[in-house]
Amino acid sequence: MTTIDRIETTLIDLPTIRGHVLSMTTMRVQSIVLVRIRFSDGSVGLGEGTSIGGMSYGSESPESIKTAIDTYIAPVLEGLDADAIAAATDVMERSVRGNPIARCAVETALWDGLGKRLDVPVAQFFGGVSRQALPVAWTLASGQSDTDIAEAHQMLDTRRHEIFKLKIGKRPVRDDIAHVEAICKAVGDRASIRVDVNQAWSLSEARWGLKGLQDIGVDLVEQPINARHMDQLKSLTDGYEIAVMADEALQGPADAMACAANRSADVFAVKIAQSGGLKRGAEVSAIGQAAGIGLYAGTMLEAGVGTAAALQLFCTMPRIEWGSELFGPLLMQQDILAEPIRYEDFSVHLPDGPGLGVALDEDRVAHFRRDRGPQMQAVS
Ligand code: MUC
Ligand code: MG
Repeated sequence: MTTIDRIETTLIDLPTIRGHVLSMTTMRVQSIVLVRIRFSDGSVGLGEGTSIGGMSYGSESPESIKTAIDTYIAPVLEGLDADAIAAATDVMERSVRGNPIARCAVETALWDGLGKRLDVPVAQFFGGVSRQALPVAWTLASGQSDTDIAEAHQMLDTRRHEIFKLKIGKRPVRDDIAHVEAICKAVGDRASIRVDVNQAWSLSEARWGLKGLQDIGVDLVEQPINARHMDQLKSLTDGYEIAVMADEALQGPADAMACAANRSADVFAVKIAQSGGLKRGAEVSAIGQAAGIGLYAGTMLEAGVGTAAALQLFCTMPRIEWGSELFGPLLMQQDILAEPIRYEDFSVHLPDGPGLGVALDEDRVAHFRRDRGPQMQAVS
């Protein structure tokens, strides 16, 4: 029997290509937790635990992810059967409440290890590859309309992205609508425009917001109000033609079930990290599909390892109606992979090879690891 020998975590700070302005923070560095699991047969599995903007997006931070793994997950998993991943997931869920990103990072490394030992891609464990690539959105979030428009034109001209997600919710609703309208007018029908409010609006602001957004031809609005207010989200979904997507509201299969039962949203942003791993992400997707809810492959702006993990799951799914936003590595000045993930023809491509299909560039890991000092801040 191959066992889980040692679980190691490393905090890595990757500078972004520009300030990424969200309703709750501006990111200039993306901090990730790299997980390496060493198995008794000498194989190694990689995983990544990544959140957004320190603790401003959700309740896990890079530091808390590392602590949860080092202090609470590693001790209960070390010594267990490395191939019995469902059992390991169950042990993690019973030992650690919440903390889905930490659990996802460890589960990812278990899948990567198993894939490498069996010489198959992780996708094989979720039904097999049904597509080699996914349409990939880019987030326009420089904070300036002119810069966003120039960025959109550059992405269209280089055939990198033709789906844009605009981050709004920081300014008054009226100003946000004017910003979105300027971008809609500038790109015309060359792109699909969507917006993400990251919970910033009250219900009454959201009513004005959704009305304004659908009048200017925006295709979708993501998590306009607080994640806890599922009934209010439903009233927006029912009240407007524009598609409403749940994101922060989906913290695993139980939330997906509650959202699907009342059809509180038209679309699920499925994130492996927020779901608590690939297995739970597959379950969230299945619940959405069974309820006739559209799917979108979401991101926590992971670097290469986490992005590859999401690709391994989502490339098993023949129908992802709203595409993906698995562009995290492109937001960082440098990634830590030996071979970068390929972005071409408006799509992100599934890496080849066993496990996640990725390997580390150890020099870059050494360069960007936080404990090398001088320390960089996770949030600006
Ligand atoms: C989110 O809320 O969806 C995804 C893209 C991006 O720019 O931020 C993330 C998080
Ligand atoms: Mg979102």
